[in-house]
Amino acid sequence: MYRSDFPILSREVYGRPLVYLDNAATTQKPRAVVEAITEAYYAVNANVHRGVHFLSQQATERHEAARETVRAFIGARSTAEIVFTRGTTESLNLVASSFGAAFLKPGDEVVLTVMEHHSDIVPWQLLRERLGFTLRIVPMHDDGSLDMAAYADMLSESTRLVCCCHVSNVLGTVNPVKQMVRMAHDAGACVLVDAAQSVPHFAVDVADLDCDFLTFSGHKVYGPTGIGVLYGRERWLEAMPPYQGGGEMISRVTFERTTYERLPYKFEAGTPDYVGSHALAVALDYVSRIGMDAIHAHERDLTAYCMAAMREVEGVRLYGETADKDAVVAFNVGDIHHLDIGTLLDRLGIAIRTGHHCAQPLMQRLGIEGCCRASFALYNTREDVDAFIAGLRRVVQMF
Ligand code: C6P
Repeated sequence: MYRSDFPILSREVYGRPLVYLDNAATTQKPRAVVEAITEAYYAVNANVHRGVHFLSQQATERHEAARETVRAFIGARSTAEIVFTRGTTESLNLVASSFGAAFLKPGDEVVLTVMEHHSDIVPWQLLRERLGFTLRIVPMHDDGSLDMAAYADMLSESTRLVCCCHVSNVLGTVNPVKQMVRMAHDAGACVLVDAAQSVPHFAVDVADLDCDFLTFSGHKVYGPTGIGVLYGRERWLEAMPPYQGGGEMISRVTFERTTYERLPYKFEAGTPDYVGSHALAVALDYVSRIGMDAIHAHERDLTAYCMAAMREVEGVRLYGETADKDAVVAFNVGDIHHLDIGTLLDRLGIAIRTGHHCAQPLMQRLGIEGCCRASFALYNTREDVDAFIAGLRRVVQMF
């Protein structure tokens, strides 16, 4: 229904119509977003927060209006809690560096889950080498749901922070983060929610989740690459030191001493991606007009339809079979290498992702090197799923 808003979807690859099912990696962009970028450079380009001149003020207004759009989209209390970053990865590194430096010490524990993306593992390992705290890993059941009893046992007065993806980028599992936040808070710990794979698919409200930090990437929610968001509870952001030093984030600099800007600018060193923030706001307005609930219902239908069809394909092993599963179907077929399946599907015009999906510890838990993954967006259709299943059957027959 919305396909015509996405010009790229009507192109062909290898002389075949494109069936794009790699949306968990990045989504395609509606015309409104691409045009917003062009228009911003043609008509309103000037550095923000610096100039007294007309263009700078107009660009600044747009950048700050975008912050308000993000605030409203995720239900934050104040724009002071919305920090623009380069994406989820930078948001996670920001929290690790800044929160970690201020609040973590030897003997403390940081809890991660077995299904975290590398971006929510490696920053904590880097910091652990410097600070000497302990990482605890929440295991999962075979259906891809977290072992909540193990999580409950893990929480103690040593727990400082719990880091959990809202939705697994491989399993599609929607984790019970609201419950996890409540449990962590009862134990006196903070919670960081990696919402890279939830914000594009259903309404996410930070006040309702009551989380302390939440991260997401613009490019996964129909916005441009290079822009992302860190939500942080104001109390924590106030108490945390700056992440990077430079322009924008200072109040006054002398060679003896520097004082920092108020929130959120304290965390935004250097010229921000003000064109990206504006285009992200256009993307969020776009999905809001369609309605996150409508997007969610549509993608849930596609996921269930695809899962049912996959179960009929001989030799298929599915990863992630919880009832609360979102927009991702991960699988292997017999002993066919995932890369071969992906490459042959590509020749049929069908784009899926193969490999470890930046979740190698999860692959180890599943006992595999890698797998294939089809992932859905608002513009996908049952016809896309039919084409994918037909393509998969053809590929399987070739082996
Ligand atoms: N997952 C995927 O194909 P960046 O690269 O910073 O925009 O997002 C990192 C990231 C963090 N957390 C989760 C849950 C993610 O899924 C991702 C990105 C892509 O699954 C690229 S590896």
